[in-house]
Formats: sequence, structure tokens, C-alpha cells
Amino acid sequence: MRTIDLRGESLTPVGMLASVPRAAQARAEALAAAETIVDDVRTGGEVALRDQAERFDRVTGHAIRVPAEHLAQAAASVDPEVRAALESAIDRVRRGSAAQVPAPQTTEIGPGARISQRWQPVTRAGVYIPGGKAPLASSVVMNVVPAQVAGVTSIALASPPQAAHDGRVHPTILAAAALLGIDEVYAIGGAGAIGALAYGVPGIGLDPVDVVSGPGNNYVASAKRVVAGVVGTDSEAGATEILIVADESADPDLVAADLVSQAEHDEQASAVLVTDSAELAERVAERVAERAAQTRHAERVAAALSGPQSAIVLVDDRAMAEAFSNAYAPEHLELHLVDASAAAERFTSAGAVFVGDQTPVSLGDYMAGSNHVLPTGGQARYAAGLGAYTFLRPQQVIEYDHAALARARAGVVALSDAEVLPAHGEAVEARFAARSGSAAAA
Ligand code: HSO
Ligand code: ZN
Repeated sequence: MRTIDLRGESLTPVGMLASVPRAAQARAEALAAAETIVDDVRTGGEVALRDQAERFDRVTGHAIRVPAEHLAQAAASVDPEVRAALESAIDRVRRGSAAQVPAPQTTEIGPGARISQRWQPVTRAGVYIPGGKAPLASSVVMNVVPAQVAGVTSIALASPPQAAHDGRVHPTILAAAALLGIDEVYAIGGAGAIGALAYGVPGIGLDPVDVVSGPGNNYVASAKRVVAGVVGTDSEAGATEILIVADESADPDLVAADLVSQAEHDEQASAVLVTDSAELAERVAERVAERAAQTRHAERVAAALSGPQSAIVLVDDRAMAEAFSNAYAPEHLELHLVDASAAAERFTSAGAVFVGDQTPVSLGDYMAGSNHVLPTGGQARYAAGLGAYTFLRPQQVIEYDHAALARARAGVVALSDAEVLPAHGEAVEARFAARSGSAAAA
């Protein structure tokens, strides 16, 4: 991992970002390809899905709608320890997501004038679970549980058919779905799956959904951009990122372990340490090299850590570390600081914040009870991770009685006249006019 010394530099947020640029994504190309794939599914239905499965997943003749017995088999044969871990994760994420459903609230604007704020679940959700480098069964939990907690009653899940599993969805993904009570599962992968969920596939009984969520590669993220506007989508979860802010009190080995843990996902993953301690920087660099050499996915980790998107960044002080982190807006932020709990509130831009050295990101990936589908690429500046709110629509319900309307009457008429939209004012006046033949006139 290279070290960048920013000490003594007075950089703007843009300048800081330029020193550790995220891995470039060939976005235009992926967007064009995703557009074609989604369009083929929309117009070609099952035939297009089978063609894509053959081209991209090397699978033919498979069951696209996963039969109930495949789900039952997967649930029965999953390793008992994995099953117990999934059950525990489901319980923790369910409890962690409950706070994401706001209670309805009624505001009295005046006597007889009420506005109620309610949070309405969407009718139907579609979740996508990738099957690429690693079959992420935990992502099934992270997508489905918030939808269920939000109150969504119809949930469809799509995941690629796997050549290594007879064209079935990966068995651990099926087991997780079964444990969550999901019985509508489709063996469809990539951008085509996003199109299928958004537009539906009548030939196989797949009805369109209202919201599509879930992580995926560049093509999946691009497909979500293609269908945005037709359906709601969650924010983009691209290549994993970890940014650790540490001071001299930090344990270099724990910092190194956490950097390597997220580099394990992807050659494009970003692992960044920001510290004001030159000594810690040196020791972390040593420990990273040792751990990276020994780890199972050593090649992938080496690629991620040696890329321009990963670095150890030396800063002057805590204020500069905060400025860097807030500008970077990492997917995951870890604070290894002597006063981590108190400091956390100053780090305002991150998908999720992991406080103290006993709270590694990999805890959050599986068992913390938080969600691991988080905004990447700096989108944490404005976007949230996946949560129950992804599947909720805030709505206002307005109710006035006649006397309350009377008190707002003049205001409506004045503004409607000012906007030269007199029929607006007339609609209010109609409530106060004596009408021939009406009860009011009698
Ligand atoms: N760290 C990943 C999520 C994940 N890790 C799933 C393991 N399984 C993206 O935040
Ligand atoms: Zn992870």
C-alpha cells in the first residue's frame, strides 16, 4: 500500500479526493449494454431471459421460477451452523431495522385542520442477490428483512442461475430465502434480472415490482439507472470501500486486518487509512503486507491494495482527518480513536460508521444488526444505505372541516388570483356559495 503525505498541504475537498481516486468504472459502456439487456427482457420475456442465461451464466434448460421443493431442499440441507448464523442475523437485522419505520404523526395546523404524516409500504418489492465472486447469502437477509419490516407483503427475489449447481440459484441463497419465508424466487442474473423485476415477465408469472433493491456489479448498477423512474431503486452499492481514521492509540494489526477484509471483495475495492501518526502508518503498512500475503484471496487483495484507490494518507491532525473523511464519504468508516464515541458525531458523511476497535466492518457485514447494503463511490454524501425506509413512501393525509377551510379561504383566493389560476380559488369559494337545490340553500 502506498503512503501519501498530505501534511502541511492545504487542500480543498476536491484536492483531497484527487489524491485517492476511486477505481474508474466504464460507466457509459455498461449503461449502453444494460439498456439493451433490459429492453430485450421487456420485449422478449422468457426467450430473452433464456438467451441471456446461456450467454452470461452458461446455463440452459433451467427452471427460471424456482420450484418450492428446491427451496425446501436447500433449507433442509444447509449446514446447521450456517443456518443458526442466518437465523441470528435475521433476528438482529429485524431489530436493527425497526427504528427505520417512523411512527405516524398528526399535526394540528389549527382547530379542525389536520395533517397526518404516514409511511406507506410499497405493495411489491424485488430484491436482487448477485452470484458472482461469492454467493452473498447475508445479502438476502440485508435486502429482505427491511422490506418485511416496512410491511411489504409481496417480495420477489432474483439471483443468477449457477452452472456449478445445475442451473439452480446458489443453495445458500435459496436457504436464506426459505428461512425468511420467501417463496417467489427466480433464477435470473445481472441486468436482465433488474429488467425482469421492473417490467415483469408475464410468460413466467412474474409481476412487476414497485421497488428494486440490491447490490451488484457495474451492469446491475447501470440497469438500476435504466429502470429508475419506472420503479424505485435503492442507492448504488458498487465496489466495497473502507476508510479507517486512526490515531496513535490504534492497534496496527487490527487496522490492517480490517483493511484486508474489505479488499477481499474485489480488485476494485478501496481501502484507505487516514492518520496523523507517522508511526502508526508505518506499522500498519508492515502488517498489511504480512496479512495480504497470507490471505486466501491474496491476488485479489493485492490488486485492491496496490491500486490507486487504496492508500495510507498522512494528515496534520484530527481536523484534517475529519475533513478528508467527510469529503471522501466512504461506504464504511471505522474510527480507531482514543475518543471514538465522542468523535463519531463529527464524521458526518459515511454509509455506516463503525465506532471503536471492537466494531469491525465484517461484524456489520453479517451480525451487527445494521445493514450492509450501503452507498459507495461518494454517494454517501447524499444517499442512505438500504433500510426499511427504502420500501416506505412518506405521505401526507390532509383533513379540514368547514370552519378551518373558512380560515384559509382568503389566502387561497389571494394566491390563486396572483397566479392567474382563478379556478383554484373558485373551488374553495364553492364551499361557501349558496347552491340552488342544495341542502345549504334550503
Ligand atoms: N462488505 C460488503 C457486504 C458483504 N460482506 C457481504 C460480506 N458479505 C459490502 O458492504
Ligand atoms: Zn464485506
